[in-house]
Amino acid sequence: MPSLSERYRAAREELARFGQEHVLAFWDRLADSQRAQLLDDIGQIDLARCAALVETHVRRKPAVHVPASIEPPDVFPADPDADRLSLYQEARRAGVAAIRAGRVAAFTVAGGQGTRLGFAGPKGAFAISPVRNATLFQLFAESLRGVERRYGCRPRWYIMTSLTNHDQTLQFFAENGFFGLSADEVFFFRQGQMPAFLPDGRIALTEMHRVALSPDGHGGSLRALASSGALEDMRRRGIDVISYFQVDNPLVRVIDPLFIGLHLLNGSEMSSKAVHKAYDTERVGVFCLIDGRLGVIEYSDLPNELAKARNPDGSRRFDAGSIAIHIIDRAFVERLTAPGATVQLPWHRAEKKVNTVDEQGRAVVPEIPNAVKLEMFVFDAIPLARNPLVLYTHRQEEFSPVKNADGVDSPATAKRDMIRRAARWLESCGATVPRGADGEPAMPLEISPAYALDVEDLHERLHEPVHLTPGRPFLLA
Ligand code: UD2
Repeated sequence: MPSLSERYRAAREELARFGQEHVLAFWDRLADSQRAQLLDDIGQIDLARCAALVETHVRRKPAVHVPASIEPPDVFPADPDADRLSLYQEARRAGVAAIRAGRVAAFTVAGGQGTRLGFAGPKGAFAISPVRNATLFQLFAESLRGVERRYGCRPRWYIMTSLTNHDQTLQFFAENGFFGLSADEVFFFRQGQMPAFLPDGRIALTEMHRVALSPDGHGGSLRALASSGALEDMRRRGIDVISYFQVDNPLVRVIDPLFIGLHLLNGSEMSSKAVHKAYDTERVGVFCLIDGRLGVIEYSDLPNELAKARNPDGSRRFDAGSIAIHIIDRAFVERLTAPGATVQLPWHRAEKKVNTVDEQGRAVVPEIPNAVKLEMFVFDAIPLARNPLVLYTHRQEEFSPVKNADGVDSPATAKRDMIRRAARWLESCGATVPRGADGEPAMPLEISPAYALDVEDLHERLHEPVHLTPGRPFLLA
C-alpha cells in the first residue's frame, strides 16, 4: 500500500495533467484521515473522461441533434388480438422454458438517492405493503420465491447500489436473513460515480476534503455490470437474459414469461414495457421512432407540442410511456462494454444546486443551480440494440412507483394500487370484496408475490372461498 504522501504526489500529478489541481487546494489544512478520504474520492474519478466531457458538456451545453422525424412506434398490445394469440402463447412457453433452464436473472437498479421521497436509507428498505409493511426489497425477494414455486427455478438476483447506500443495503439484507434467499444468490455491486462540475469546468468540492460525487445514472449500470464481474458471473452460470427494473415500483412483475418470450422470439437485444400515459405531462419517458430508430425521449426533453399531439380520432399520439422495465441480453451488454467498444451512451447534463466551498474553504449553500451534473440513462441503449420491441402492460397491474413523499407516485398511491390489484384478483377468483362509499375496498388487502405472482396463479392456488370483513386486514402470504 503506497503511503499517503506517495498517493498525494501521484494524485497531484494526475490532477495537474487535467487542470484540476485545485481539488487538493486545502491539503495542508486537512487531518490525515481527511486526506485519505479526499484521495479515495479522487480515485473514483476517471479524469481523462471528465476532461473530454468538460469541453463538450460542462463549459457549454452539448450540441442537440434535432431529428428529422419523430413518429410514434408500433407497440405490442398488453392483451393479444386474434392475429397475435398464438404468438403470445408461444412467447409465454418460450419465456417459461428460459426461466426453467436458469437463463434468466433479475436485475434491480437501486443506486439512486431517493431525495424526493425524503427517506434516508436505501429506497429498497422502504416499507410499502399495505398489511405487513413489507419493504420493496422483501417484495422482490418474494417474487423470486414465487417464480421458483411456479416454474421450479429461482432466478439469481443482481442489485446495483451506489457508494452512498452500498453498505447499508448489504446490512439490510443481512439483518433480514436475505428475505428467505441465500446470501450467495444475490450479487451486489456498486455503480460508478461522477463529480459535479462548476460552470468553468473545475471539479466541485462539497467540503475541503470531499469531492462532490454522485452516481453516474442508471445508464451506468451497463458499465458497472461489466466492471463488477456481474457479467462474468452470469456467463459462468449460463444466464443470458437480464430482467431489469427499478427499485421504486412495488407492483413490478419481476420475471414475466410473456415479456421474456416475446423478446427471445423477436431476436431482440433490448425490450421495454410501456403503459398508456395517464396525462400529457406525466413524468415518464416516451417511446418514439427517432429518425426511424426506436428510442425514449425523457419527459423533460419532450417538446410540449409533441406531448399534447393528438391522432385524428382524438387519442394521444405519443402515448407509450416508459416504466423502466426492460429485458436485456447479456451479450448486448457485453458488446456495449467490451474494451474498445465504439458505441457509448450519451451523457445528459443537468444544472443542480450543489453545496460547495469557496476559496477560503468556507461552506457555500447555493440558492440557484451552481453546478453541472452528468448522468447516463439506460434507455439510451435502446437505439443501439438489434430489433428492440415495446410491449404495453396494464398500469394497474404493474406500475405504481414510490417517488414522492405525498401526492402522485407516493407511498399512499402505491399502497392504494396494491390494495386495488389484490381486490381485482380476489374478485376474479369469485370473492366478494366489500367496498366503502368511495368504491375502494373496505379493508387493507395484500397478496404476497410468494403466494401468487398474478391472477392466474391465484386461481390455481385458492381452493377455499375467501371471506372478507370490512375493516379487517386480509393477507395471503
Ligand atoms: C425514471 C425514468 C422515467 C420513467 C420513470 C418510471 C429516467 C431518466 N427517467 O424517472 O422515464 O421511466 O423512471 O418510474 O430514467 N438509479 C440508479 N442510479 C442512478 C440513478 C438512478 O440506480 O444513478 C435508479 C434509482 O434507484 C431508481 C431508478 O434508477 O430505481 C429511477 O431513478 P429516478 O427516480 O431518478 O428516475 P425518475 O423518477 O426521474
